Amino acid sequence: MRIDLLTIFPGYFTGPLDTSLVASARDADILDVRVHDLRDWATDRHRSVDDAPYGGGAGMVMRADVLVDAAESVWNDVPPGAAPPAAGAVAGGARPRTVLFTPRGRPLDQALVRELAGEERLVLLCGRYEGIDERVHELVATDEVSLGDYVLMGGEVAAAAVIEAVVRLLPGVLGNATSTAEESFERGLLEHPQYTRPAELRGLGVPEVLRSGDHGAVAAWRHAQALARTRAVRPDLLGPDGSAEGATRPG
Ligand code: 6GU
Repeated sequence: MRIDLLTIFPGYFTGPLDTSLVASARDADILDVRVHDLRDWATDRHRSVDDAPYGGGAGMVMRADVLVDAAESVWNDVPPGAAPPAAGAVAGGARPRTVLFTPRGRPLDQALVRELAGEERLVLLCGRYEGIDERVHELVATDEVSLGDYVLMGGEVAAAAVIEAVVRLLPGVLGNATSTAEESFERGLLEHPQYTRPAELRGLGVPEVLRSGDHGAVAAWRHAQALARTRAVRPDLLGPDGSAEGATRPG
């Protein structure tokens, strides 16, 4: 998979892209990430990417001209300043999935992550400031995604979250293929509790069933724990009757 990141803080991604399984995926050529500085598409000597809002009001708005040019360059794989084939056009057909991060977007969940993981290319556009010119939403974004119901200073954290969540689903990235099918959300339930050695720590033991060797009993215990935990913390994941059968299966 290829991911192009568009941001005014390219340095932000140094850690997330060079650590852990994301770094391994890049080393293994499973993942090709290219980070672009939006200011490279600015046209004035201050390299501005924002301006005051029409109609007045506090804060700055990200400029549509800069962001649209940047997206078109990246879609067509041409450097800043080079002309794309035609305005709005994409060489070789459809534009790649282009995610604009904004608090007004669709909340990120595992179903969307799975969808994005199936793409060959992703373009991730990180918003900043108080807003983004509406024409960027119209001309650039195929998807608008939010991390949740709170306000961040920009979309960089959300882009890093998408990369982590997507990359771990790419074939060859995780050692244990069954583990993604059993974890939280993949079955519409939160994950059951896990234990490893030592068998006792500060007076706290390990549930006896997990040491019984009875695989059927272990599976039943885990399912009951997952259901109880989901009921307590995330009843919204369950059906109206509170049963796992009613769970909304993400995807
Ligand atoms: Cl994607 N961007 C910003 N600025 N705030 C957010 C968000 C994104 N998701 C939740 N809050």
